[in-house]
Amino acid sequence: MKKAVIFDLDGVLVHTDRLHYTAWKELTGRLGIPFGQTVYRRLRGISRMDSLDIVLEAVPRDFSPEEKAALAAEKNEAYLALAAGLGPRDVAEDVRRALRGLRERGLLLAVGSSSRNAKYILERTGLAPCFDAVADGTMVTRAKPDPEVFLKAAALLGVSPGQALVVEDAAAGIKAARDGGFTAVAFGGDAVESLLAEHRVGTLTELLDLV
Ligand code: XGP
Repeated sequence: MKKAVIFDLDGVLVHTDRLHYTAWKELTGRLGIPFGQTVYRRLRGISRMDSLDIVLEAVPRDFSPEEKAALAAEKNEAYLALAAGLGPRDVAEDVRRALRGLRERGLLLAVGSSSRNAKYILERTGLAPCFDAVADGTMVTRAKPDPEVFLKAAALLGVSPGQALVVEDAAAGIKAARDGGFTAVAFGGDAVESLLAEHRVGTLTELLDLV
């Protein structure tokens, strides 16, 4: 019997993955760096600075820490401008039903996200009160695929990894979940993510059959 479910945020609870894509696209467009879904797939689930390092692989020169900080800040400003338009209407009915059902079954609920904007997004969408704990990119030293953020979420909930499901749409997150000793559930995604996870769901309400 599981006691808790830990959710990734971007692309699982809210479609902020699309906004991250657009913000990276704006930055790379200004810099004249090629950027599309193939590169973006590698950014899913990982931290802002790790994402930037991947984006800058296409540029044949080194960037100073100050230049990188400025580029990361530019991307984040673009992201926050897009995220300012988010509201409770951006939470799918499937997400609401799943969270309600899990809560009714007595499960503890947490968010485990690499994003440093996770709490802001949870507030904007009205999802914050649905969770017992939030572990995000501001609270860890090693981002996914390291398990630290999920271990932090489990510790905040007071459960062991074996007692929790982790719901993820990205390969980095599924690896983090598995390496941390959690049961990984792939949400959506493609064959690669699905193969790495113990379970696969197409909708979050399907989680109610797994707990
Ligand atoms: P933050 C974001 C990254 O910028 C983005 O590339 C990742 O896909 C996303 O986290 C994964 O959740 O981090 O800039 O919101 O801190």
